[in-house]
Amino acid sequence: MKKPVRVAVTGAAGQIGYALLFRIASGEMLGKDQPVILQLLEIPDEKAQKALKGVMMELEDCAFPLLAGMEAHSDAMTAFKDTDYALLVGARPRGPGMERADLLAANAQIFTAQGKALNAVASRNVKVLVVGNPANTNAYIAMKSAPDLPRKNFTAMLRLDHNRALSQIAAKTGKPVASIKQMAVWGNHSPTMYADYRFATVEGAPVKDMINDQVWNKDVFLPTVGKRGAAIIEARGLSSAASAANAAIDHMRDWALGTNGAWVTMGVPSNGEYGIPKDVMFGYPVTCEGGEYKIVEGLPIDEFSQECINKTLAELQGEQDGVKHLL
Ligand code: NAX
Repeated sequence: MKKPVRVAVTGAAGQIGYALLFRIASGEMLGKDQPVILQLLEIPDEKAQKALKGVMMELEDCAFPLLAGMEAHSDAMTAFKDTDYALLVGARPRGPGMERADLLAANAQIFTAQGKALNAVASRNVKVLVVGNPANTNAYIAMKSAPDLPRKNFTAMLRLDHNRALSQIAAKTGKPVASIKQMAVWGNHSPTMYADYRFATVEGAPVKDMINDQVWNKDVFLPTVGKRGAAIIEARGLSSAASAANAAIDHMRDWALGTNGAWVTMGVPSNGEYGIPKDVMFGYPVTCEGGEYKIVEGLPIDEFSQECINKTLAELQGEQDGVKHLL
Protein backbone atom coordinates (compact mmCIF):
# COMPACT_ATOMS: atom_id res chain seq x y z
CA MET A 1 0.00 0.00 0.00
CA LYS A 2 1.23 3.52 -0.78
CA LYS A 3 1.94 6.12 1.89
CA PRO A 4 -1.19 8.22 2.63
CA VAL A 5 -1.47 11.65 1.01
CA ARG A 6 -3.15 14.65 2.59
CA VAL A 7 -6.23 16.09 0.91
CA ALA A 8 -7.66 19.37 2.21
CA VAL A 9 -11.23 20.27 1.33
CA THR A 10 -12.82 23.61 2.23
CA GLY A 11 -16.56 24.13 2.51
CA ALA A 12 -16.61 20.50 3.57
CA ALA A 13 -20.07 20.66 5.15
CA GLY A 14 -21.67 22.22 2.06
CA GLN A 15 -23.62 20.45 -0.64
CA ILE A 16 -20.67 19.93 -3.01
CA GLY A 17 -18.62 18.72 -0.04
CA TYR A 18 -21.27 16.13 0.70
CA ALA A 19 -21.09 14.80 -2.85
CA LEU A 20 -17.30 14.95 -2.95
CA LEU A 21 -15.79 13.61 0.25
CA PHE A 22 -17.15 10.07 -0.01
CA ARG A 23 -15.75 9.69 -3.49
CA ILE A 24 -12.32 10.97 -2.47
CA ALA A 25 -12.32 8.58 0.50
CA SER A 26 -13.35 5.65 -1.70
CA GLY A 27 -10.37 6.16 -4.01
CA GLU A 28 -12.16 7.55 -7.03
CA MET A 29 -9.96 10.63 -7.16
CA LEU A 30 -6.44 9.39 -6.56
CA GLY A 31 -6.75 5.68 -7.23
CA LYS A 32 -7.86 2.54 -5.43
CA ASP A 33 -4.35 2.00 -4.05
CA GLN A 34 -3.87 5.49 -2.59
CA PRO A 35 -4.80 6.03 1.08
CA VAL A 36 -5.89 9.56 1.97
CA ILE A 37 -6.01 11.74 5.06
CA LEU A 38 -8.87 14.26 4.84
CA GLN A 39 -8.19 17.70 6.32
CA LEU A 40 -11.57 19.40 6.34
CA LEU A 41 -12.11 23.13 6.69
CA GLU A 42 -15.33 24.90 7.57
CA ILE A 43 -16.07 28.35 8.93
CA PRO A 44 -15.83 28.58 12.75
CA ASP A 45 -19.62 29.03 13.02
CA GLU A 46 -21.00 26.48 15.48
CA LYS A 47 -23.67 25.19 13.10
CA ALA A 48 -21.17 24.63 10.27
CA GLN A 49 -18.71 22.85 12.56
CA LYS A 50 -21.51 20.65 13.92
CA ALA A 51 -22.65 19.79 10.38
CA LEU A 52 -19.04 18.94 9.52
CA LYS A 53 -18.89 16.54 12.46
CA GLY A 54 -22.03 14.87 11.12
CA VAL A 55 -20.42 14.38 7.69
CA MET A 56 -17.35 12.93 9.39
CA MET A 57 -19.55 10.49 11.33
CA GLU A 58 -20.97 9.29 8.03
CA LEU A 59 -17.51 8.98 6.53
CA GLU A 60 -16.53 6.84 9.51
CA ASP A 61 -19.60 4.70 9.00
CA CYS A 62 -18.52 3.89 5.46
CA ALA A 63 -15.41 2.16 6.87
CA PHE A 64 -13.48 3.12 3.73
CA PRO A 65 -10.28 1.05 3.63
CA LEU A 66 -8.43 3.98 2.01
CA LEU A 67 -9.42 6.58 4.60
CA ALA A 68 -6.27 6.73 6.72
CA GLY A 69 -7.27 9.74 8.81
CA MET A 70 -9.67 12.65 9.08
CA GLU A 71 -9.50 16.05 10.79
CA ALA A 72 -11.94 18.95 11.26
CA HIS A 73 -10.53 22.48 11.13
CA SER A 74 -11.77 26.04 11.39
CA ASP A 75 -8.45 27.66 10.47
CA ALA A 76 -6.75 27.39 7.07
CA MET A 77 -3.32 27.46 8.74
CA THR A 78 -3.97 24.09 10.33
CA ALA A 79 -6.24 22.65 7.63
CA PHE A 80 -3.60 23.10 4.91
CA LYS A 81 -0.64 21.78 6.93
CA ASP A 82 1.52 19.61 4.65
CA THR A 83 -1.40 19.09 2.30
CA ASP A 84 -0.67 17.48 -1.07
CA TYR A 85 -4.03 18.36 -2.62
CA ALA A 86 -6.34 21.26 -1.79
CA LEU A 87 -9.87 21.53 -3.10
CA LEU A 88 -11.13 25.01 -2.31
CA VAL A 89 -14.89 24.63 -2.50
CA GLY A 90 -16.14 26.99 0.22
CA ALA A 91 -16.81 30.53 -0.94
CA ARG A 92 -19.07 33.42 -0.13
CA PRO A 93 -22.31 33.16 -2.10
CA ARG A 94 -24.00 36.26 -3.44
CA GLY A 95 -26.46 37.46 -0.79
CA PRO A 96 -29.61 39.52 -1.40
CA GLY A 97 -28.77 42.99 -2.67
CA MET A 98 -25.07 42.20 -2.88
CA GLU A 99 -23.28 43.94 -5.72
CA ARG A 100 -20.74 42.14 -7.87
CA ALA A 101 -17.95 44.26 -6.38
CA ASP A 102 -19.00 43.24 -2.86
CA LEU A 103 -19.02 39.59 -3.88
CA LEU A 104 -15.56 39.89 -5.40
CA ALA A 105 -14.26 41.68 -2.31
CA ALA A 106 -15.75 39.12 0.12
CA ASN A 107 -14.19 36.28 -1.82
CA ALA A 108 -10.92 38.12 -2.24
CA GLN A 109 -10.66 38.17 1.54
CA ILE A 110 -11.23 34.41 1.80
CA PHE A 111 -8.87 33.46 -1.02
CA THR A 112 -6.13 35.86 0.04
CA ALA A 113 -6.13 34.25 3.48
CA GLN A 114 -6.26 30.73 2.05
CA GLY A 115 -3.52 31.47 -0.50
CA LYS A 116 -1.31 32.80 2.30
CA ALA A 117 -2.00 29.73 4.41
CA LEU A 118 -1.12 27.40 1.51
CA ASN A 119 2.03 29.43 0.97
CA ALA A 120 2.99 29.04 4.61
CA VAL A 121 2.16 25.43 5.42
CA ALA A 122 1.19 23.28 2.41
CA SER A 123 3.44 20.80 0.62
CA ARG A 124 5.59 22.63 -1.95
CA ASN A 125 4.03 20.37 -4.59
CA VAL A 126 0.45 20.98 -3.51
CA LYS A 127 -2.08 20.74 -6.32
CA VAL A 128 -4.80 23.35 -5.76
CA LEU A 129 -8.22 23.29 -7.40
CA VAL A 130 -10.57 26.22 -6.83
CA VAL A 131 -14.26 25.37 -7.22
CA GLY A 132 -15.83 28.21 -5.20
CA ASN A 133 -17.09 31.02 -7.41
CA PRO A 134 -15.96 33.20 -9.05
CA ALA A 135 -13.62 30.23 -9.47
CA ASN A 136 -11.07 31.65 -11.92
CA THR A 137 -10.63 34.90 -10.05
CA ASN A 138 -10.53 33.16 -6.67
CA ALA A 139 -7.79 30.87 -8.00
CA TYR A 140 -5.93 33.91 -9.34
CA ILE A 141 -6.15 35.59 -5.92
CA ALA A 142 -4.93 32.45 -4.11
CA MET A 143 -2.04 32.10 -6.56
CA LYS A 144 -1.05 35.76 -6.12
CA SER A 145 -1.18 35.33 -2.34
CA ALA A 146 1.21 32.37 -2.44
CA PRO A 147 4.43 33.74 -3.96
CA ASP A 148 6.59 30.89 -2.64
CA LEU A 149 4.59 28.20 -4.43
CA PRO A 150 4.89 27.56 -8.17
CA ARG A 151 2.14 29.35 -10.13
CA LYS A 152 1.35 26.15 -11.97
CA ASN A 153 0.11 24.58 -8.70
CA PHE A 154 -3.04 26.74 -8.86
CA THR A 155 -5.97 25.82 -11.07
CA ALA A 156 -9.67 26.66 -11.43
CA MET A 157 -12.50 24.30 -12.28
CA LEU A 158 -13.74 24.44 -15.87
CA ARG A 159 -14.35 20.71 -15.97
CA LEU A 160 -18.06 20.97 -15.31
CA ASP A 161 -18.39 23.16 -18.40
CA HIS A 162 -16.27 20.65 -20.32
CA ASN A 163 -18.43 17.72 -19.22
CA ARG A 164 -21.63 19.64 -19.96
CA ALA A 165 -20.33 20.37 -23.46
CA LEU A 166 -19.48 16.70 -24.00
CA SER A 167 -22.95 15.55 -23.01
CA GLN A 168 -24.63 18.13 -25.28
CA ILE A 169 -22.51 16.97 -28.23
CA ALA A 170 -23.30 13.34 -27.41
CA ALA A 171 -27.01 14.14 -27.44
CA LYS A 172 -26.77 16.08 -30.71
CA THR A 173 -24.73 13.46 -32.58
CA GLY A 174 -26.35 10.42 -30.96
CA LYS A 175 -22.87 9.08 -30.14
CA PRO A 176 -21.73 7.79 -26.75
CA VAL A 177 -20.16 10.48 -24.60
CA ALA A 178 -17.00 8.38 -24.11
CA SER A 179 -16.37 8.35 -27.86
CA ILE A 180 -16.00 12.14 -28.09
CA LYS A 181 -12.41 13.34 -27.99
CA GLN A 182 -10.69 16.73 -28.16
CA MET A 183 -13.31 19.01 -26.63
CA ALA A 184 -12.03 22.38 -25.44
CA VAL A 185 -13.51 25.11 -23.25
CA TRP A 186 -11.84 28.50 -23.21
CA GLY A 187 -11.94 31.21 -20.58
CA ASN A 188 -13.98 31.91 -17.49
CA HIS A 189 -16.25 29.53 -15.58
CA SER A 190 -19.28 31.68 -16.33
CA PRO A 191 -21.84 31.99 -19.12
CA THR A 192 -19.11 33.70 -21.21
CA MET A 193 -17.04 30.49 -21.39
CA TYR A 194 -16.46 29.34 -24.96
CA ALA A 195 -17.09 25.62 -25.46
CA ASP A 196 -15.35 24.77 -28.71
CA TYR A 197 -16.01 21.53 -30.61
CA ARG A 198 -14.10 22.51 -33.77
CA PHE A 199 -11.38 19.95 -33.00
CA ALA A 200 -13.62 17.29 -31.47
CA THR A 201 -13.84 13.86 -33.05
CA VAL A 202 -15.98 10.75 -32.67
CA GLU A 203 -14.09 7.59 -33.58
CA GLY A 204 -11.75 9.77 -35.61
CA ALA A 205 -14.49 11.62 -37.53
CA PRO A 206 -14.75 15.42 -37.03
CA VAL A 207 -17.78 16.41 -34.94
CA LYS A 208 -18.12 19.72 -36.77
CA ASP A 209 -18.78 17.85 -40.04
CA MET A 210 -21.41 15.75 -38.30
CA ILE A 211 -23.17 18.84 -36.97
CA ASN A 212 -22.21 21.50 -39.53
CA ASP A 213 -24.63 24.06 -38.17
CA GLN A 214 -23.15 27.33 -36.95
CA VAL A 215 -26.59 28.62 -35.97
CA TRP A 216 -27.05 25.64 -33.62
CA ASN A 217 -23.57 26.28 -32.23
CA LYS A 218 -24.26 29.94 -31.53
CA ASP A 219 -27.94 29.91 -30.61
CA VAL A 220 -28.38 26.54 -28.92
CA PHE A 221 -25.15 24.83 -27.91
CA LEU A 222 -23.23 27.75 -26.37
CA PRO A 223 -26.20 29.19 -24.42
CA THR A 224 -27.20 25.70 -23.22
CA VAL A 225 -23.74 24.97 -21.84
CA GLY A 226 -23.22 28.53 -20.58
CA LYS A 227 -26.55 28.73 -18.74
CA ARG A 228 -26.68 25.14 -17.54
CA GLY A 229 -25.96 26.15 -13.94
CA ALA A 230 -28.99 28.48 -13.95
CA ALA A 231 -31.13 25.76 -15.56
CA ILE A 232 -30.18 23.32 -12.78
CA ILE A 233 -31.10 25.89 -10.10
CA GLU A 234 -34.43 26.51 -11.85
CA ALA A 235 -35.20 22.77 -12.01
CA ARG A 236 -33.80 21.56 -8.70
CA GLY A 237 -34.21 24.62 -6.54
CA LEU A 238 -30.53 24.22 -5.61
CA SER A 239 -27.30 24.72 -7.50
CA SER A 240 -25.36 21.88 -9.15
CA ALA A 241 -23.66 19.78 -6.51
CA ALA A 242 -23.17 16.15 -7.57
CA SER A 243 -22.11 17.14 -11.08
CA ALA A 244 -19.77 19.78 -9.67
CA ALA A 245 -18.24 17.27 -7.25
CA ASN A 246 -17.89 14.81 -10.11
CA ALA A 247 -16.08 17.42 -12.19
CA ALA A 248 -13.73 18.16 -9.28
CA ILE A 249 -12.92 14.44 -9.01
CA ASP A 250 -12.30 14.28 -12.78
CA HIS A 251 -10.06 17.36 -12.68
CA MET A 252 -7.86 16.16 -9.82
CA ARG A 253 -7.73 12.54 -10.99
CA ASP A 254 -6.60 13.54 -14.46
CA TRP A 255 -4.05 16.03 -13.15
CA ALA A 256 -2.59 13.51 -10.70
CA LEU A 257 -2.83 10.32 -12.73
CA GLY A 258 -2.67 11.59 -16.33
CA THR A 259 -4.96 11.62 -19.35
CA ASN A 260 -3.04 9.32 -21.68
CA GLY A 261 -2.93 12.00 -24.35
CA ALA A 262 -6.63 12.88 -24.08
CA TRP A 263 -7.67 16.54 -23.85
CA VAL A 264 -9.46 17.88 -20.82
CA THR A 265 -10.18 21.47 -19.79
CA MET A 266 -8.52 23.14 -16.81
CA GLY A 267 -8.40 26.75 -15.71
CA VAL A 268 -4.67 27.45 -15.41
CA PRO A 269 -2.47 30.55 -15.22
CA SER A 270 -1.60 31.69 -18.72
CA ASN A 271 2.01 32.01 -19.83
CA GLY A 272 0.82 33.99 -22.84
CA GLU A 273 -0.62 31.06 -24.80
CA TYR A 274 -3.15 32.17 -27.45
CA GLY A 275 -2.44 35.81 -26.61
CA ILE A 276 -3.92 35.59 -23.12
CA PRO A 277 -1.91 37.87 -20.78
CA LYS A 278 0.38 36.11 -18.32
CA ASP A 279 -1.21 34.96 -15.06
CA VAL A 280 -4.84 35.26 -16.19
CA MET A 281 -6.50 32.10 -14.87
CA PHE A 282 -7.94 30.87 -18.14
CA GLY A 283 -9.72 27.73 -19.30
CA TYR A 284 -7.55 25.90 -21.83
CA PRO A 285 -7.50 22.45 -23.38
CA VAL A 286 -4.71 20.52 -21.66
CA THR A 287 -3.23 17.04 -21.48
CA CYS A 288 -1.78 15.67 -18.24
CA GLU A 289 1.14 13.37 -17.65
CA GLY A 290 3.37 12.61 -14.66
CA GLY A 291 1.42 14.97 -12.38
CA GLU A 292 1.81 17.96 -14.72
CA TYR A 293 -0.63 19.57 -17.12
CA LYS A 294 0.38 20.90 -20.50
CA ILE A 295 -1.65 23.40 -22.52
CA VAL A 296 -2.50 22.15 -26.02
CA GLU A 297 -0.80 24.70 -28.23
CA GLY A 298 -0.92 25.71 -31.87
CA LEU A 299 -4.66 25.31 -32.46
CA PRO A 300 -6.03 27.61 -35.16
CA ILE A 301 -8.40 30.27 -33.82
CA ASP A 302 -10.95 31.51 -36.36
CA GLU A 303 -12.73 34.85 -36.23
CA PHE A 304 -15.81 33.63 -34.35
CA SER A 305 -13.66 31.80 -31.80
CA GLN A 306 -11.45 34.83 -31.33
CA GLU A 307 -14.52 36.97 -30.61
CA CYS A 308 -15.71 34.47 -28.02
CA ILE A 309 -12.26 34.27 -26.43
CA ASN A 310 -12.00 38.07 -26.33
CA LYS A 311 -15.36 38.33 -24.57
CA THR A 312 -14.59 35.82 -21.84
CA LEU A 313 -11.09 37.30 -21.42
CA ALA A 314 -12.55 40.80 -21.03
CA GLU A 315 -14.85 39.52 -18.29
CA LEU A 316 -11.96 37.85 -16.47
CA GLN A 317 -9.79 40.93 -16.72
CA GLY A 318 -12.69 42.99 -15.35
CA GLU A 319 -12.89 40.66 -12.34
CA GLN A 320 -9.14 40.77 -11.92
CA ASP A 321 -9.15 44.58 -12.04
CA GLY A 322 -11.93 44.57 -9.44
CA VAL A 323 -9.69 42.85 -6.88
CA LYS A 324 -6.32 44.36 -7.83
CA HIS A 325 -6.33 46.84 -4.96
CA LEU A 326 -6.99 44.03 -2.47
CA LEU A 327 -3.94 41.94 -3.37
P1 NAX B 1 -22.83 25.49 -0.02
O1 NAX B 1 -23.30 26.84 0.40
O2 NAX B 1 -23.73 24.32 0.11
O3 NAX B 1 -21.50 25.13 0.80
C1 NAX B 1 -20.43 25.99 0.91
C2 NAX B 1 -19.78 25.72 2.25
O4 NAX B 1 -18.58 26.47 2.30
C3 NAX B 1 -20.64 26.11 3.45
O5 NAX B 1 -20.76 25.00 4.31
C4 NAX B 1 -19.87 27.27 4.07
O6 NAX B 1 -19.97 27.27 5.49
C5 NAX B 1 -18.44 26.95 3.61
N1 NAX B 1 -17.54 28.11 3.59
C6 NAX B 1 -17.82 29.39 3.25
N2 NAX B 1 -16.73 30.15 3.40
C7 NAX B 1 -15.75 29.35 3.82
C8 NAX B 1 -14.40 29.57 4.17
N3 NAX B 1 -13.85 30.78 4.11
N4 NAX B 1 -13.65 28.51 4.57
C9 NAX B 1 -14.21 27.28 4.65
N5 NAX B 1 -15.49 27.02 4.35
C10 NAX B 1 -16.25 28.04 3.94
O7 NAX B 1 -22.29 25.68 -1.51
P2 NAX B 1 -21.97 24.55 -2.59
O8 NAX B 1 -23.20 24.27 -3.36
O9 NAX B 1 -21.25 23.44 -1.94
O10 NAX B 1 -21.02 25.37 -3.58
C11 NAX B 1 -19.73 25.77 -3.18
C12 NAX B 1 -19.15 26.73 -4.20
O11 NAX B 1 -19.00 26.10 -5.48
C13 NAX B 1 -20.00 27.97 -4.47
O12 NAX B 1 -19.14 29.10 -4.50
C14 NAX B 1 -20.56 27.71 -5.86
O13 NAX B 1 -20.86 28.92 -6.52
C15 NAX B 1 -19.41 26.98 -6.49
N6 NAX B 1 -19.68 26.21 -7.71
C16 NAX B 1 -18.71 26.15 -8.66
C17 NAX B 1 -18.82 25.41 -9.80
C18 NAX B 1 -17.71 25.37 -10.82
O14 NAX B 1 -17.92 24.72 -11.86
N7 NAX B 1 -16.56 25.99 -10.61
C19 NAX B 1 -20.07 24.67 -10.10
C20 NAX B 1 -20.91 24.40 -8.90
C21 NAX B 1 -20.95 25.51 -7.86
O15 NAX B 1 -21.91 26.44 -8.25
